[in-house]
Amino acid sequence: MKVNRVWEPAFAGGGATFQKVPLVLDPDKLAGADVVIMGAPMDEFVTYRPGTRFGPRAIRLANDAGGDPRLRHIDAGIDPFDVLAIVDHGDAEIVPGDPLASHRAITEMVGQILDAGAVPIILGGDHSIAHPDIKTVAERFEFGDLAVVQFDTHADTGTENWGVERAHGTPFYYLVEENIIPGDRIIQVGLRGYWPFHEEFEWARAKGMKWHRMEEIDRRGINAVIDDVMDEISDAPNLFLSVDIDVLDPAYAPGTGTPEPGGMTTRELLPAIRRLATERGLAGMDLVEVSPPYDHAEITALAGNRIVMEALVGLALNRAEQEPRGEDPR
Ligand SMILES: [Mn+2]
Repeated sequence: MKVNRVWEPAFAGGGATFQKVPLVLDPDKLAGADVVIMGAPMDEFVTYRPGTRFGPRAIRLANDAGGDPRLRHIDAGIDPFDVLAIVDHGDAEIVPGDPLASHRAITEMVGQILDAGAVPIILGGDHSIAHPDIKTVAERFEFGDLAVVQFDTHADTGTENWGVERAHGTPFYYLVEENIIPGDRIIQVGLRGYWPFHEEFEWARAKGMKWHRMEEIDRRGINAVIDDVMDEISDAPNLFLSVDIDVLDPAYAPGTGTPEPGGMTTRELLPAIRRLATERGLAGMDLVEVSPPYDHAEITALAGNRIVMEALVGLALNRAEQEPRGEDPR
């Protein structure tokens, strides 16, 4: 698939797709795409401040300045849009007020992207969408062949003991309990604050889950922690990346529903995302919990946009490793 982008003489608004890539709503026309962006604009499962239903739009438009469309990453020396055919499939047919129907719509759309042979990148939306996102991808592989690296302040392993059956704080509990992902295939990075509770850590430990708390990132440095993550997922053939924007410190991502001070910087997170995608490729990814009503100066939306960009750059480098390029001066 050849995807052309246009030079826009000045900012003129519009173009509400990710980085203005073509909008391809017909699933039958996704064939040939390498990566397909989709939105999951729902937030009925949040436990505190709502607003992530506006996340996909804000992430897509966070960098919409017009001008030359080239996006050559100056460290990586590559423009992912030159290497990969990337299109935007619009949003899943969310049903406001019926979150389980919305999950079914997300399942259907992720399935269409996988049917086309492309990597789905899902823009949330609250973190409940990780359940349909990851389940749909995992079902394409043998049990245990998909590892999940979750960047998050919270483990999201809450149970029905909360008093609610499903919420944005429960997807990873159900992914394990429903035998979709083995516990030892989930690696969490960035946990901090006051939850999970002790008994939930005990459950996670018993299931073989692994986690790297923010304290460890602070003490050892992000590169050493990601070295360990690479080892921990080394025998899993496929990788799904689930990025909750609240893993960032509220200074770097104020626009989210359950902020927790003391988090990662974007300077730590962006290269980590790129490294995982470069070295392991991605079977899928979601980016969740960007909540524009709580954002300031689009800081959070732009961070989300750049997290996706780093994943695309990583995927492009991963592809380029298989098909070496010529000289590529920065
Ligand atoms: Mn989360």
